[in-house]
Amino acid sequence: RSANSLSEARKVRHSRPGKGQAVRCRPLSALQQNVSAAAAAAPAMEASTVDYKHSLLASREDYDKMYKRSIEDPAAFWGDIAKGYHWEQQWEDDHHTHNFDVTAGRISTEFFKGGTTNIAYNCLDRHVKEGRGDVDCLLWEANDPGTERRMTYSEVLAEVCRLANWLKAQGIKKGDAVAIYMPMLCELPISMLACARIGAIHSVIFAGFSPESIAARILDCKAKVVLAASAVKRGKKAIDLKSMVDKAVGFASRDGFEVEKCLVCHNTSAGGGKEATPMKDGRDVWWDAEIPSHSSECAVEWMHSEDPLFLLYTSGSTGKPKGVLHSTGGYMVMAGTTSRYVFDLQPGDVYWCTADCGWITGHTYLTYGPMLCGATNVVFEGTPTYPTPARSWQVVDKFKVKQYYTAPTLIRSLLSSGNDHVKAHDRSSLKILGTVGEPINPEAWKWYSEVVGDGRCPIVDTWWQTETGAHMITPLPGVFPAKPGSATLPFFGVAPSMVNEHGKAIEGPGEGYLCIKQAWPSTIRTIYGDHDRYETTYFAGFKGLYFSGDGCRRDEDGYYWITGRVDDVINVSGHRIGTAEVESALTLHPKCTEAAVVGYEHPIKGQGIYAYVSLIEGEELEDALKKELTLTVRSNIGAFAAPDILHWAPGLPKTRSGKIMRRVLRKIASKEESQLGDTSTLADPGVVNQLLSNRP
Ligand code: 6R9
Repeated sequence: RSANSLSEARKVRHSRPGKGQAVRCRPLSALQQNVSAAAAAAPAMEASTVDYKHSLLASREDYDKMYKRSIEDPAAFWGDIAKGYHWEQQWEDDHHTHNFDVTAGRISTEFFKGGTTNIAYNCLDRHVKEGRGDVDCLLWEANDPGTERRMTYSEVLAEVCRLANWLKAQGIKKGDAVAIYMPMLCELPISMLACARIGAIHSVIFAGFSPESIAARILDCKAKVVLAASAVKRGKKAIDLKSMVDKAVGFASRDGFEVEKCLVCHNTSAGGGKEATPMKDGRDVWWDAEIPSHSSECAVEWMHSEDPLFLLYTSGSTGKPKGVLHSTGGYMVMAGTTSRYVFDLQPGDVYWCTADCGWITGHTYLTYGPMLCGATNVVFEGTPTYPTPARSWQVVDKFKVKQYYTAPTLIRSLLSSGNDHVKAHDRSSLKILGTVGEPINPEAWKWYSEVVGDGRCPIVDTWWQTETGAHMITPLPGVFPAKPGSATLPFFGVAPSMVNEHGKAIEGPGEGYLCIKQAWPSTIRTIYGDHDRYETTYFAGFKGLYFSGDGCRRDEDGYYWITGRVDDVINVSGHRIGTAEVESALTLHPKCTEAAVVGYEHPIKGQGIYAYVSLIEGEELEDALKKELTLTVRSNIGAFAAPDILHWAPGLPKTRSGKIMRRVLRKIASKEESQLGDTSTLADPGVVNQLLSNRP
């Protein structure tokens, strides 16, 4: 890790001390050597245009004009857009302020100050009131082919109200946190919307996290109520979810916090009767026993624009996962607007986002954004390659999906199964194809465009983050040409700044750290319970800027090419994993004294997890111990964070001041030991040869 932004950050922090560590990032020269294929390919100038007529924007000039206004006068621009939503109380003229400069006081963002609204009302009631109640809202497809469920907007509204009334009956009120641990059932978005309706802050925990991780999240926001499901089947495997919740609730109790109620949805598609799920008297109740008796009407809680909407925990380069907090008005407007423009979504469009609601994509582009647009959402419980790689296209054909949104990792995995499974199914309903989560390599991009889209669907490669809440840099279909591997141009209201290690803006083409200069409506408002950490993580690195943690390149046309994380975050199949989290999980094993985790290029997942482990005297890394270490990570974080490769490290390469030289570890992991660079500052240079002779 270089001294680059650290010295800068220290200077900034000096005048405004904060807890935690300032942003740390790799020097730019490292970008070239340690990024995915998208970045490795020279910024191809070839542009790709397919014939698509956007329903709102006729040309690049339209975009340019709107973009200019959105940056020069964000208050007026977003004010005009926000009029398309229901506000119970109009915001003030002077509704938008922000400060991104840590030396100028508290970091803050405000949009639509003085206004009150409710996002669940805008997602549901508004459509029902305007006569779209009979439009399908959710089209649910179970893990096993053959089971589906349809719910109209009116039906979803009624179920949301029933659950909202149940939550109120448990004493949940505006500002209380509610934890949700569910697989992709209709009840998951319904749970989120029920919380939003009464002003409760939902915290969705991906149903792949371990009991320890669930407990940490419940404890951090003091969620007295947990909404859960009995089980889930993913592919051939049935997973008991309720027992995870039970363990988590037990851990929370050990730490002095009692969960009072757990509402359990019986997932019949996972097989097994209710008797398979142990229920604790007084605490655990069944959804189907409780909810139907509640009224299908529930008054809306009008929320101030800056009232919190939800919490979502995400990994950073240091410490425990952070509770990213989004507020109501700005998030709503940006979620709806990006969905409308980027997917060209209109009421009744059948849209499929393959993300799980446990991640931000499932929040903004499965639940809120598409419902704000009145779209029909496919909710898919299973794995898109089960029972065969053709499953995705069968679902597309069955529901006549128009916009399809997925992650590069799935595209690469489908590509590796050949074209027959795609060609065998009718995809003529498809109009727009989206990707998110990690850089997409041009090869996968082209396959997606040419094979899946038959060369007639624009590809939208959308760059954004949990913290940004909504799309930030993204193509607009049919408005300007795309380039395979580029996220192209900023969305309205987004002002990127590409800076060098000193925080100096780079103009024109070049390469740098990707920052944002001014607040956009869905800016992360704080890290729950730790505003200091929020300021140091995102704003202390480069003065006056939000730092994304990503590197990027900009070409002659002003197009952005995201090169991947420059901090200690690895992106595995589009899931963010902090190396520090995996390291501390590994060292929980009594035989592991130290661990160092880096990412390496993986053909399907984008990045894989490569863990170097030091063991207690006399131990060697045998298969049994490898299994135990993997299990330790699975049970402390979740299966998705398990290392792909474990490498025994009798010693780790450290500087004389004791810092692990991860640059060296990355080179060894990627088998580029000929490019180790300067290792003269290592306390014990012999360690490197030891590692090389020890390759797993
Ligand atoms: C939405 C989401 C955010 C990180 C982000 C970046 C990577 C997301 C990308 C992309 C290249 C894209 N990322 N979209 N990289 N091109 N289109 O994924 O949020 O889970 O918070 O991850 O994902 O590295 O910083 P999140």
